[in-house]
Amino acid sequence: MTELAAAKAALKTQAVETPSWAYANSGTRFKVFAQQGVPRTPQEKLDDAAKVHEFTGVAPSVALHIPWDRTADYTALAEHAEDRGVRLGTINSNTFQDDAYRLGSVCHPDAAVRRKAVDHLLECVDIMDATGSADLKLWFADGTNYPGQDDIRARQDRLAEALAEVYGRLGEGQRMLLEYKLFEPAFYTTDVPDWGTAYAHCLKLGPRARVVVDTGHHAPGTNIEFIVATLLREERLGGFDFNSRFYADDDLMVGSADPFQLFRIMHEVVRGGGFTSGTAFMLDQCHNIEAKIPAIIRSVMNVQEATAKALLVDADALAAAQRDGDVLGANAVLMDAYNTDVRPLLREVREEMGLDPDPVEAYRRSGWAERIVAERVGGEQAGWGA
Ligand code: LRH
Ligand code: MN
Ligand code: MN
Repeated sequence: MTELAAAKAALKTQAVETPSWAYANSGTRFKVFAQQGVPRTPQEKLDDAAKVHEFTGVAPSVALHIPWDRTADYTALAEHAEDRGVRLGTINSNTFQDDAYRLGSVCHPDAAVRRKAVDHLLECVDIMDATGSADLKLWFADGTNYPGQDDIRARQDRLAEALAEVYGRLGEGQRMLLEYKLFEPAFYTTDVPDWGTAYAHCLKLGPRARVVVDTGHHAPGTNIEFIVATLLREERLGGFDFNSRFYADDDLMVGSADPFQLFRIMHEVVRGGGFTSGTAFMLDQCHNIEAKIPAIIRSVMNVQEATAKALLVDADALAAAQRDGDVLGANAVLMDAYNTDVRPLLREVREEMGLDPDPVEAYRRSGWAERIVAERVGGEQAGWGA
C-alpha cells in the first residue's frame, strides 16, 4: 500500500465520538441562549448525532452524561441509537450538580456524601452494562477554595478508596477513564488537577484505568502533545475530550483556536500507535451561540484534517533529519505536512465512502435543521450554566 493509500484507509476507519450535551442548549454562568429545535430528550440528541454521522461517516458513537441523559430503559435507548445508525459510547458521570456536593463528592469530608457519589458511579456502570458501553469517564469537580479548608492528603486517600471500589465493579472489557482539570469549579486546590495525579491513581488501580486528556483543562502554554506522548508510552492514554480554548475551559470547537496544536497532538497519536491502542477520540464541547449540528460536523472535520496532516508526515525523512541533527530539516518535514491542504484528500476519502464531499453543505441541503425547528418545541438544557 502506498503511503497515501494507507493514510486514506486510516481516515476511513477513524471514529470521533460526539457528546450528547453538545446538541442541547448550553451557556456560561451568565446566560444560556436557547436555540430553536434543540433536542428535548436523549432520544432526540441521538437523532441529531445520527445526522452528524450520516454526513461525516466518522462519528459512529455518542457519549452520554448521567443524569442529563437519564431515561427509564437504557437498553431501549441503545436500540434507538442502533436504529439511527449510531451506538452509545462513553458514560460520563456527574457528581457536581447536587447541593450535597458543595464540599466535593468522592473526596468530601463526610462519608455519607462520599457514599452517595460512589453509588452514582456504580449506577453508571450498571448503565454501561445495559448500553454495552465500554468506557466510564470520571471527572470530579472536587477541590477546595481556601488554604486550610480541608486536608489535601486525606482527600487523596478518599479519592483512591472511591476509585478502587468502582474499578472493582467494572466488568470484563470495561475501562475507567479518569479526567483531570487544572481548576474550576474549585479555585485553590483541585483533587485531580493534572495528568500526573490521574496517572498515579490509574497506576494503582490497574491496566483498565486510563487517563483522559481534555484539551481545555491545562494552564495556558502547556505542552499537551508531550503529555500525550508520555501517556501513550506508558500505555495509559484512555482518550481525549477534544475542544478549543483561548482562556480557560472554553469548550469551543476543536481545532478552531489552535489547529497547529491539534496537529502536534495528532502527530504524537500517530507516532505512539494511538489509533490501534484503544484511544477514544471524543468531543467535549458546548455550542452556546452557534448552530449546534453544523458546529459538531465542523469539529469532526477539524479532527479529520489534523489527523490527515499527521498521517502525511514523512516519518522516514523526519527520522533521518533527527538522526543527523538537522534541526531545520526536521522542523521542515513536520511543517510541510502541517501546511499541506488536505481538504481535497478528505473530499476524495468521503466520495470513496459514498458520502457527499462537503458534509456541512450536505447537512444544510438535507432540511434537517428546518424540520427540527418545526417539530421540536421547548428544548432541554444540557446542564451547563443553569
Ligand atoms: C468538565 C468536563 C467533564 C464533564 C464535561 C461536561 O469541565 O470537561 O468532561 O463531564 O465537562
Ligand atoms: Mn471534559
Ligand atoms: Mn471541561
